Parts: sequence; structure tokens; C-alpha cells
Amino acid sequence: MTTLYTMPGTCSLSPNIAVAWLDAPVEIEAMAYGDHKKDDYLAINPKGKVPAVKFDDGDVLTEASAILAWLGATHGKDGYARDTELGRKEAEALSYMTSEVHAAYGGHFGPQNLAETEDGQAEVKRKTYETLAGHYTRLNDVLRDNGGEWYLGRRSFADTFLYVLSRWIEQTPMTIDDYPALKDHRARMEADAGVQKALKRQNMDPIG
Ligand SMILES: N[C@@H](CCC(=O)N[C@@H](CS)C(=O)NCC(=O)O)C(=O)O
Repeated sequence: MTTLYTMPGTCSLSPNIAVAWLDAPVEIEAMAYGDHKKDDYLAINPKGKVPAVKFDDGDVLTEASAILAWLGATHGKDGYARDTELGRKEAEALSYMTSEVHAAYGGHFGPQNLAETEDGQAEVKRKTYETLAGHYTRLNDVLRDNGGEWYLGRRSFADTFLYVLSRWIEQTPMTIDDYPALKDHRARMEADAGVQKALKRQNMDPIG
């Protein structure tokens, strides 16, 4: 069976929610934190990161936005196909969220990779939160301008990644209260049965 590898607290929650929304025939493997650096998993994904999908024939697909694109193309129902305006906007939004916003979190999760001294790392973190505040303002405003309910005005996989990002804000000195549209969206996502199912399958709880 096709398997999606996940780990608590990580962006693998995004494709996990997409699997739940599509009721796609994909098994969820809930790894414990740290398993991503063990040999068994490194044999599947040598990058040592989640998410990854392993297919029946042994082929492996990594990168959240590629996995979401595959899910939409293979198991997508109305609204998830890529050859629609929503599909194109979804691809754009997911590229932004993964390659810009997620990547900017490197300065929060791993400042030691960007500076050696304590002062240097503190500076990295300060700049990181400045950058992230700009991203969160943009995300909040796009969501608000699209009606406030779903990031692109209609439910799409962009909402699954946005939910991951609006959870991570809790780990920073920033507050979701500064982004009211994101705060409402996060609460709406947590009321969704597919999101609740995905959280449980990945050993995570709602923020509440
Ligand atoms: N560019 C990758 C990033 C994947 C990534 O950084 N995953 C994080 C979790 S959100 C991870 O596995 N981190 C573990 C580590 O780096 O040790 C994607 O979009 O899928």
C-alpha cells in the first residue's frame, strides 16, 4: 500500500490532512520524533526529512508541495485538479508557503546552522521573526481579501499548509492574535473532521 510518512509537529500534517479530505488510499505511518534520522527511514528518504511517500513499486516522492500535487492529480475530486484556476493558484500558494515561509523557519528551528556564536544566533532569531511577521501579514491579508473562510476563497490544499504554519507561530515569540484571519482559519480547520482525523493519525492535538 502507498504510505505517507509523518512525524508529530511537522509539515507532514499538510499532506496527511489532504489524504483525509480526499479519502485517498494512502496508509499513514506515524513515526516518533527522531525516527527520521534512523537507518530504516534514511533508506526511504536520504534527506532525513518528512513528509515522504513510498509507493508499492518502491518509488519514493518527497517535498510537501510535490506530494500534494501528486495527491490532487491522482486522487483529486472536483476542485483539486491542477488544470483549473484554483489548481494553479493552489500550486502558487503552496510554493510560497513551502519555499519561502517554511524555509524562513530555519532561523527559528536551527539558528546554530546559520551562526556560530550565541550573539549571532540571537541576531538570526531576531531577523527570522521580522521576516516571518512579514509573511504572516501577507498570509493573513490574502486570506482576509479572499473572504476569510479559505485561503483561496474555496477550500484547497493551501489551507492544509496554512494550518501547519498557523500552529508553528505558537513556538515563536509572535502571537496569532496579531493575525485575526489566520486565527479564525485555524479554529475553522480544527473543527473539520478531516483535520481532526489527520491530527490523531499523527499523534497530535488541536491547539484549541
Ligand atoms: N522542503 C521540504 C522540507 C521538509 C522539512 O524540512 N521537514 C521537516 C519537518 S516540517 C523535517 O523533517 N525536519 C527534520 C529535520 O530537519 O531534522 C518540504 O517542503 O517537504
